[in-house]
Amino acid sequence: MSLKIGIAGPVGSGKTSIIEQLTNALKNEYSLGIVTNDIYTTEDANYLKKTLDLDENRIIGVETGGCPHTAIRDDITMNAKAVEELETNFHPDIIFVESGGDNLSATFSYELVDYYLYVIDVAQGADIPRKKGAGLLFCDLLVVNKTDLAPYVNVNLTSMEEDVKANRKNKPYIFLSNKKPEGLNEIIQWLSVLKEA
Ligand SMILES: Nc1nc2c(ncn2[C@@H]2O[C@H](COP(=O)(O)OP(=O)(O)O)[C@@H](O)[C@H]2O)c(=O)[nH]1
Ligand SMILES: [Mg+2]
Repeated sequence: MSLKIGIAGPVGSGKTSIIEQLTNALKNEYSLGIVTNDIYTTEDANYLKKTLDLDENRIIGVETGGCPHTAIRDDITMNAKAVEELETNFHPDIIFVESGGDNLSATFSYELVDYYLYVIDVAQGADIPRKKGAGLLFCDLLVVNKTDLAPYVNVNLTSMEEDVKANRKNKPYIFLSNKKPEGLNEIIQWLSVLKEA
């Protein structure tokens, strides 16, 4: 059985970029599969097929046709079918399932994934952690992405982290930027613990 990892969060927060970076870091160690969700296109899957040095049949784009959260939480049929196809054809160690970008209340069904990340970015505003969206509160790992942009959007990362801490209780979170790739190691470490569990 594959370890299935969901990646949710608003449009543009960096979900596809994180999958791209994780795949490049992990593809030699693990057999991987990727499912992306877009509403009317397979844009993210097409991008990853072009950019990644990975058999393109390991990347499936699901066109949800409606609200992104519907396909990851309410009726997971389309995504479950894509995951099953990857499991049958490749027996991946890990399958990443990227949700179409959604509002702060989106969560994954644990019928579809074993664990999920929720990705927000600092350019969307420092107040997001205080707004207590369900994804942000309940996800297994919160990623606050694009920390490199903080000075340009007047975000104080120290006080943003305090808000994250207060709302996440003891659940894990990381601050990340693709300009500092070493931050990815925290996600890789988190994944390898889950893989061994
Ligand atoms: N400055 C900055 N830009 C980023 C970072 N991560 C992603 N991006 C950019 O943000 C945009 C949206 O990223 P994408 O991964 O497509 O977001 P998604 O809609 O959540 O999948 C792209 O132009 C990325 O290059 C980051 O850490 N810093
Ligand atoms: Mg994307």
